This record gives sequence, structure tokens and C-alpha cells, in this order.
Amino acid sequence: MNAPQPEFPTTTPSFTELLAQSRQPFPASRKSYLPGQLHADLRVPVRDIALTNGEQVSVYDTSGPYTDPDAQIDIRRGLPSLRAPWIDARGDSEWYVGRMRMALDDGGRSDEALRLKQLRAEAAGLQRQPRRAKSGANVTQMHYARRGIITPEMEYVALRENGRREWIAAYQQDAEREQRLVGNPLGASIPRIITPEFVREEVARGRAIIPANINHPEIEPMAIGRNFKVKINANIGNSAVTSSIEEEVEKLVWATRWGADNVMDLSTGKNIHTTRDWILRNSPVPIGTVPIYQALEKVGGVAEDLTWEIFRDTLVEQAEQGVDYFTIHAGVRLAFIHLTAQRRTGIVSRGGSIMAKWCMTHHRESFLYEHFEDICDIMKQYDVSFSLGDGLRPGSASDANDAAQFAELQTLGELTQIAWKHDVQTMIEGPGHVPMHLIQANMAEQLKHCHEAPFYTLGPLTIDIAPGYDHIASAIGAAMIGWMGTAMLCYVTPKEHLGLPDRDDVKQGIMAYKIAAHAADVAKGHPGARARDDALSQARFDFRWQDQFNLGLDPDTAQAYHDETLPKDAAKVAHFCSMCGPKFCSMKITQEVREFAAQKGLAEDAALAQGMQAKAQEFQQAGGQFYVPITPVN
Ligand code: IRN
Ligand code: FE2
Repeated sequence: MNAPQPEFPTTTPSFTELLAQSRQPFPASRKSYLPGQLHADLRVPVRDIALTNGEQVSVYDTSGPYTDPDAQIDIRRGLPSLRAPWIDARGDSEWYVGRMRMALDDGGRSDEALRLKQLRAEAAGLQRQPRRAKSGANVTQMHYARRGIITPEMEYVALRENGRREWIAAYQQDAEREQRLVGNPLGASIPRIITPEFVREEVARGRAIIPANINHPEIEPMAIGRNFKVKINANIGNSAVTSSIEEEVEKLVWATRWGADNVMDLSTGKNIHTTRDWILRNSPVPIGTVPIYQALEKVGGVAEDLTWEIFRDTLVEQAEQGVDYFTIHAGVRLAFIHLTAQRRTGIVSRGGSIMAKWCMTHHRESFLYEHFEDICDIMKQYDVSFSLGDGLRPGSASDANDAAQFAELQTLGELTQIAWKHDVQTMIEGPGHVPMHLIQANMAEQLKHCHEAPFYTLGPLTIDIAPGYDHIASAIGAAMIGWMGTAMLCYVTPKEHLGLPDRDDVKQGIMAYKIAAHAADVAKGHPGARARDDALSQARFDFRWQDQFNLGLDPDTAQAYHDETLPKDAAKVAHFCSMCGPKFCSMKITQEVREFAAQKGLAEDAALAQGMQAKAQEFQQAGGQFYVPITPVN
């Protein structure tokens, strides 16, 4: 007999090392937790950054227990079930023997093989018995919200969006000026303080969702909606060709470390079910999937063999595992497919093309569209949110905003209303590839047709000539559409259109999207967003180098770049950097001007004029060159 193939990856040293790296606390940072008021047991994470001048800046923290040095983490057991007491207390769900737990995994279909797999998974401590709504109950956050209930999840979100209030006030001395400086071309009104009641209202009217499957009690709840901070989603997942389960878990932890608010597992290869167990049980952020991918695996990759029954079983299987939102391409209707015939790049959505093939082969309306209410019935038993897929999104600038895309968008709006009839939380997926001048129309159309359900876009990529740099090409579009009101931005990595992202690509993609999301938050005037910029700018002006690194999105890279040219410790307090050198540092000059003014008792403007003249002479004397050799620091 052959030796049995190990079902689970063995823990390799490199994996342990990588995880240890991902678990390192950020420099000068301490994770702390804010208590709830309505619900006393809430512990809402924030990251407090201690500055060298004694101040403290506190930032939104997506990294979960991983960056908490006190947390015991065993990825074979999974994270603690934070939400379990809340779900229990509601008393509207029950444990059951998951039928789908035995469902198809890995293509191995004999009962024997399945039982073995299940036993192994249980031994690994990762499988949980599922729960679902008691008969007739509806366990969605939207359902509670509409009945006037503020759940612990809602209060958690309110506290998380606000963060620590104390330090923000210090930076908002000029509130009036700030008010004049912020705005959104499509008119969003963001409250200065987000109350639990405000969260409830937003969820009740469908303008925000809190993706939170009752079978994913490990998550730290978060909200997606245009009156909240703009969120980002990172896609991970193996394909038939590359990547192991461990790599995926590590990517998940890595992604949340750098700021992913949500992660989608887009695995398509072998071990789909098992990979998902590992990801879900170890994820502090909501997890989304595209169930049609697994359904397609079950029919051997032949789209036309898909049936409603196979799809339905896949939904239940994944809902029992705890997936928080499903991308469902129910807007790809038979009648719309011909609208893509003249496109330059046809249908670029994987899910969209699967459904288009099915519709064309059978010449029938999509089973996702026809069974939409049946899908809603499943979603509300677990509180899985809809992410209504944009299967007809443009795949190139030349196809942007065409009839196929907008026909689908309108259908997604109709489906939203059906979902809301069932109190199922819903967001709408959007493009794709859209040049800058066509972006605003996307947001406007979405608002018009989708009743303010949160918009969740993939980029959009503003140009098509940047393979290898599509994270940048798309972050530009993401920043614009985020500013206009898109609630979540699906990242694009440098590997887009080229290959599966590795760990570095994941980080690059996240950084590009943190920049886009924060740029949108600042422009929209989210409470406290600008305060971090102000703190960093002040540190820059005061030459507090260490604070400058630590307040940044990526302290490691900032410090490393600085140290490349000025590695000495003295340079960390030096009043210049190697960019302009000690003589031509504008900030240093401004400070000298201010000192000069103080000494001479001159008004700052007059001092500036005088000081600048003096500097101009100095500049001429130095040869009138901007780039001078760096004088070494002692
Ligand atoms: C986001 C917005 N539009 C598309 N997306 C993401 O693309 C979606 O959330 C999922 O991660 C992926 C689905 O791709 P296909 O199947 O539409 O190509
Ligand atoms: Fe693309």
C-alpha cells in the first residue's frame, strides 16, 4: 500500500517564521481596546502610536488578535469566537448537524474518502458544528436593525469608526475651515460622531452592511457604507496551479496586518473546502467568496452542466462554514449577453462568463436570476450578505459604461429590492476598467438604480497600458470613485492580468488601496481621517523622523528608505534629509525664518520676505545649484 498523502500541510519553519513576522507589533504601537456602553463586553481594537513628543495617535486596526502580544494563537485551533455570546443571547438560531459538512470536497467523492477528510479536519480542530436560524427566524443584521434593535455588532462598528476621540479634538481647532475644505461631488453627509443608533439606521435602510455570518463568530465586526470609512478588500486564494493552504492563511494574516478590511477567498483549485475552513477559522475580518467557482469544480469545469441544485448546495455548504458574503452574478441575464458581442474585450468576469455560457447553451434565463428569492431564503438563515456581481463589467477602457454594463446595473438594483424584502444585506459590485472622465457616471448610475446600497468596485483601472503596475493604474480610479461615495474598494495587485499575487504583491496592492481609501476619507471629511495626516506633517516639520515613520502606512519601508542614505542614528534627529541635503531643506529654512521673526519681533510674513532674501543670497553663493553634496552628520 502507498503511504497516505498528508491531508493537511505540515507546519514548515518558513511558515512559522512568516507568521511570526506578521505578528510583530507595529513600531511604537500598542494595541488597546475600547469598551462598549450599551454592551459592556465589547472590546473594540485600536492601535495607539506613541510619539516622541509625548502625544499619542490612535488608528483603525484591522489586524485582529495577531498583533496583540498577549493573544495565544494556534492556527490549527482557530481564533476565539468573539461573537458567540452575542449570537447565543439572541436565541434565534440553533446548532444542527450540517448536511453539507459531508459535501463534496477536493473532487474526492466516495463516502469513505469524505469521512476520512472530515475526521482529519475535525482532528485539526478547525471544523465547527454549524448553526442556522430557527424555523421562521431571520438572523440578519438588517432584520434586527429594521426592528429597532441595536446589536453588539452595530455598537462595535460605531466605536470602531470613531476610534479614540481625545486626540482627534486636538487637530480640529479650525473646524470651520475643515468643513469648507471637505466635500463630495455627489453629496454625502458624514456625521462628526457615529453613534450606534446611526449605524442601526444606515443598516436598516440598506445604505450600509455589516457582513457577519453567524457561523463566523471570530470576526471583529466592520461596516461597509458610504457614510463610514472607505474599506478595502484583498483577494487571495489558490488556483489549480499554485499556492498551498498554508500560504493562503499566511496571506490572510499578512493582508489584515497591512489594512485589509475584508478578504475574499477566490480559490479554484483542489481542496477548496478545506482551504476555506483554514481561512475562516483564522480570519478576524469578514470573508467573501464566489460560490459559482466551487459549483463549477463540482461539475468538472463544464459550465453547461451546472444546475440550480448544485449551486444551492454549494451556498449552504459555504454558509455553514461561515462565509460572510457571496458574490452572485445574478444580473447576467440571457437578454443582455448579446450586448457584449461588439465589445473589444467581451466578458471578463469569471463568474459572468460562466453564467453567460450556461444561458447561451441552454438558451434559458439564468438560474441565479430565476431562483433569486430561494437564494435570499438561504442568506437570511445565516446572515450571509449579497455582493451582487458585475458579470458584465467592462474589461477595457473602450468598453466602459456601455449598454451591457448599465443593463446589468439596473437589474442589480431590482434584485436589491427583492433582497431587502427579505431583510438580506446587499452591496453592489462595480467595474472594472473605466477612464477617469467616465467614473462619475458610474457612481451616479449606481446611486440612481441601486437605492443607495453600498457600491463595491474593482479599481477601476483608469488606463490599460500598465501591466505590472495595475495597482497604481487602478488606485487612481479607486480614489476617485471612493471620494464620490463608493463604500469598498477591491484591490488590484501588480500581478493583475499576469499571475497570482504572492506575499509582496498583496502588500503592494494593499498599500495602493490604503492610499486610495484614505485619500477619499480625507476629501469626504470622515471624522478624524485628516488628523493622522496632520500628525505626520507636524512630525515632518519638527524633524521627528521616528514619528514620521511610525505614523505612516508602512513604517518599515519608510525607515528603510531613509536609512539607505542616512543610516546613522544621528540622522533620525537631523534637521534635514538626503533629498535636499542640510543646506536646502525648505522646512529647516521656514523654521529659521520663524526663529528669526521671533528674535526680531517681526511679523512672520515680513520675516519670511527678509529671510528668503538672505537665503537667496546664500543660494547664489553656493553656486546656484539645487543638488549639493551631502555634508556628513557627526
Ligand atoms: C469587485 C467588484 N467587482 C468585481 N469584484 C471582485 O471580483 C469580486 O468581489 C470578486 O472578488 C471578483 C469576482 O470576479 P469575477 O468572477 O466577477 O471575475
Ligand atoms: Fe482587467
